[in-house]
Amino acid sequence: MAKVALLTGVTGQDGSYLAELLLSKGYEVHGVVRRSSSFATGRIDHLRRGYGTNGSRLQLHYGDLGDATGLRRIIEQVRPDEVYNLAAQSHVRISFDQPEYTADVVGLGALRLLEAIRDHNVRHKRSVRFYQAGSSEMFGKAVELPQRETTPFHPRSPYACAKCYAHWQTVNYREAYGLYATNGILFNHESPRRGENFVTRKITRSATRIKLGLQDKLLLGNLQARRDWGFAGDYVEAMWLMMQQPQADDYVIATGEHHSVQEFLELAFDRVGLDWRKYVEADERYLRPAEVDVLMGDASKARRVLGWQPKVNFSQLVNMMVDADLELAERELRTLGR
Ligand code: NAP
Ligand code: F7E
Repeated sequence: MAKVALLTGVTGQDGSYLAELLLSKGYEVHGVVRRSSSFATGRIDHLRRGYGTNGSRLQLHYGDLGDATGLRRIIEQVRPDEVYNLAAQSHVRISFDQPEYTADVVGLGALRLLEAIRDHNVRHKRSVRFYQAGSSEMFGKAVELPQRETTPFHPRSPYACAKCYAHWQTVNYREAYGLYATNGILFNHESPRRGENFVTRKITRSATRIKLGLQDKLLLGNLQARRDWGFAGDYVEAMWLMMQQPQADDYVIATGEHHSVQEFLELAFDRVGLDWRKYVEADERYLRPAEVDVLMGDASKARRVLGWQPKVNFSQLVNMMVDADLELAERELRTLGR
C-alpha cells in the first residue's frame, strides 16, 4: 500500500518540490488549495497532467488554514499517514501590513491542523505524523551565530512571532499527546520557483529582464542583510527525512554560509554580463520596521541524525535561478513579438 501524504501549501515553492519528491517515492499525494479568482496551480500543473505514472497520484482539495471544519473534513477523507504543513502568508515584509491575518493563518492554522490530527488519531486509532514548516526568522535578532536548535528565539516580525507560536504548539502536542510532530527550522531556500517578491527571485527576474531590454531599473531595500541561502529542492528532502525517524524531533536545515543581498546582486548581474550599480536604486518601501541582519544555521544535527546535507552551493543556486529566468524573459520577449 502506498503511503498517503497531505500537503498544505502544495501550490507554493516548497509544496511543488515536496509533491514531486513524494510522488517519485511512490506516495499518494493530496494537496490543499485555496479558492482564488484565477488559477494558482502553475507550479504543480506538470504533476497533474498525468506525466509518467505520477499524475493520477496527486489529488487536490479546496481548503484554507483559516477554516478548521474544512481541514478536518479533508483529513477524514484522505486519511493521511503524513501531513506537511507548508501553507503560510510567508512574506515577512507583508506580515507588517497584515499582522492579524498572518497570525491567523501561520499561527492558528498550525493549531487547527494539530487539533484535527489529534482527534482523528483518537477516533480511528491512528498515528498520523505532522511536519511544521518552521523558519530561521524565529531566531530573528542574532543572539548567537551560527543558530542551532538550542538558540533562543527572538522574532522580529509578525510572521516570525506567528511561526514561534506554531513551533511551540507543535512541541506541545508532541509532549502533551504523544503526537509525532516535528519542526523543521529551515533557513532561506530558493529556486526558479521562488515567489517573485522575495529578494533573490526579484533580483534574478530583474537582471534577466534588464538584460533583454524588458525593464530599466531594479528597486530594492536593505542590501546589507545577510542570509543563509540554500536550494529548495535539497530542503524538501530534509522535510521527508525528518518524518521517517523513529522519534519526532526538531532540526535546523541550513548551508552554514551567509551572504549579503549585495553579493547575490553581484553574482546575478555578473552572470548576464551587467554591472548592477547602473540599474539598482534604493526604495524605502522595501525596508522593514524591524530587520533581521544576519542568519546562518548550524545543521550538524540534521547531518548526524538524518544524514542530510545540501547539494547546491550559493553560486550554483544563483546561476540556476538566473539561467531559468533568462529563458523566461526570452519567452516573454517572443510573446511580445520582439
Ligand atoms: P510560498 O511559496 O509562499 O507558498 C505558500 C503556500 O501557502 C502557497 O501554496 C499558498 O497558496 C498557501 N497559502 C497561503 N495562505 C493560505 C491559506 N490561508 N490557506 C491555505 N493555503 C494558504 O512559501 P514557500 O517558500 O513554499 O514556503 C513553504 C513554507 O515554509 C511556508 O510555511 C513558509 O513560511 C515556510 N518557510 C519558507 C522558507 C523559505 O525560505 N522558502 C524558509 C523557512 C520557512 P497560494 O498559492 O494560493 O498563494
Ligand atoms: O528578504 C532584504 C530584506 O523577503 C531577504 C521567507 O521565505 O525566508 C524568507 O524571508 C532580505 C531581507 O526573505 C528587498 O530586507 C532588500 O533582509 O527574500 P526576503 P526573508 O525576509 O528572509 C525566511 C526564512 C522565511 O521563513 C520567509 O517565509 O532581503 N531585501 N531588498 C529585500 N527583500 C524583499 N523581499 N524585497 C526587496 O526589495
